Amino acid sequence: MTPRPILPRRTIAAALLFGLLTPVPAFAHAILQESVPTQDGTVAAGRIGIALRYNSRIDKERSSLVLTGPDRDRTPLPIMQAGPPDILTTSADLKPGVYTIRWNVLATDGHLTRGDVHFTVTEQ
Ligand SMILES: [Cu+2]
Repeated sequence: MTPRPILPRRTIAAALLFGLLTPVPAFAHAILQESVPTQDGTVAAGRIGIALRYNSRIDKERSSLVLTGPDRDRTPLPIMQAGPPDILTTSADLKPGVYTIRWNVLATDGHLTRGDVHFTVTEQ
């Protein structure tokens, strides 16, 4: 006797189709929407405000921003706790060169995502 599937095939197909048609959950893992400086953008040397906006709320306590500069050292940037829950803000005093911000972000759905923002700092 062949074992019977727990669910008939048609039910599984319907469930899969329903899954595809279900709207995106309100709590999604974090995807970067925009940044200052912009990706591959240019800013003038000096005190630079940095902001990363995501598609969802971020756990700021458990997220990190690390800056790599022209001399290759990695500097953790303090994330400001104030402000909207979907935007990470910080600032840094930067000399001319090429920089990368590596972001590691925990969204409210419990998923970690990460990415890089590259930008160039020019003379004033
Ligand atoms: Cu997720």
